[in-house]
Amino acid sequence: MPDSAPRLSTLLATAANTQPLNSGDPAVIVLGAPESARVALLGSSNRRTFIARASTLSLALPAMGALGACSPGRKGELADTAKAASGTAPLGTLNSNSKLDSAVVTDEHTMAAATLDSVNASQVAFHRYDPALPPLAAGGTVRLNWRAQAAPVRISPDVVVAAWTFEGDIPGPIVHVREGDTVEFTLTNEDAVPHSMDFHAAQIDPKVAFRSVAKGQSVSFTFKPRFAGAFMYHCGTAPVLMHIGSGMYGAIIVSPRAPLPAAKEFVLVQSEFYLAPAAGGTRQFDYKKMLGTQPDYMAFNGRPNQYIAQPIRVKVGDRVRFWVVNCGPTHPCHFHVVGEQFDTMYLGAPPGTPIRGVQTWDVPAGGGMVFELQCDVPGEFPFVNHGFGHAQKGAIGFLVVEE
Ligand SMILES: [Cu+2]
Repeated sequence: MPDSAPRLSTLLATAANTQPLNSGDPAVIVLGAPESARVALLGSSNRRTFIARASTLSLALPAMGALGACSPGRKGELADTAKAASGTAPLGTLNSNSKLDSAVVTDEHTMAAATLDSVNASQVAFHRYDPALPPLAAGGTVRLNWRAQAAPVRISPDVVVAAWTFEGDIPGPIVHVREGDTVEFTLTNEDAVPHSMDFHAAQIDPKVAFRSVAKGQSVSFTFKPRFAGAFMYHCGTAPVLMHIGSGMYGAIIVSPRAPLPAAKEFVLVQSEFYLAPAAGGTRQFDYKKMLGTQPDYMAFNGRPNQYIAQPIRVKVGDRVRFWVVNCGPTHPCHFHVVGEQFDTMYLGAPPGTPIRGVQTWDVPAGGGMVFELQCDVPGEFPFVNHGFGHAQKGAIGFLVVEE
């Protein structure tokens, strides 16, 4: 391991000395919420109160988007599946998708543990998040029945976070489909706070498909990915920053109909962690820090530095394809492999418009790109966010090319 490789212990020591932000919270303007909801939320004295009120309001308020989508004259699969999922018309939950936040939030830093039962952090095991692209399922239809859950996740040997998740992990499961396949998706919310699902690989009415659902409710929708590429998915419930920042994101990889050249394929999801000090063995997510945009940790696949300790291994002669999705919530990923060059990369829709001979390319928050290299030389090649302030916080790993 090179001497310059970051040590997790060093990172943790640095993080432990991180001081809370001193200034007051910036105002968070959120569009689209009814005036009555905004007034009620503005009166929230702290984050838990805000969440509790938002949760209550989401049940009490009519969903403008959902109702609009189910108005007379609106036909089609989407409205029908939405009705089927909720029993009658979609219940009114605040659907914030594509809107900003709707409240001024002050004081308390923490929020996610408000919906997580107390856990014994010592019993939460660490596991390396497998970066291998899962194989395509047979047939042209992929059915996903997922749960939104509050869950503890060990993101490093020493850090357990109190997360909001899809299926209990950060990131959520990697989805792999083929361009034009049918994805039949259902989200059931097991958490006390409303959640939702927004697939960037879908073209669909977000007011209906991406609407929030309360505890015990489900939302179902169907889509056909139109383009190949690396796409983000995430919870879109307000405040979106809070829900993405608390762990509700992942990658859906869409392969083209005609297979790409054979390669060892890996998925890297970059994200940021903004954490409060440990309490009861877990660290809660800190919304004030999310607004401040200076993360405590950065990670590929939810665990800072995990591929330093347990690298990605290939052989000389292998072609490697990285599907890089940046789930943010805020910062770009300046993707680079030290000692290598990408002979091919795709901004989108592989195999169309390849770009040759790339050293580094920015994957924006909410974006995904494809990077390919030919492993002709043995060695340990760090793959990094070349914004090194972020690599140093954990967005780094080793690609080990063995003889
Ligand atoms: Cu959520």
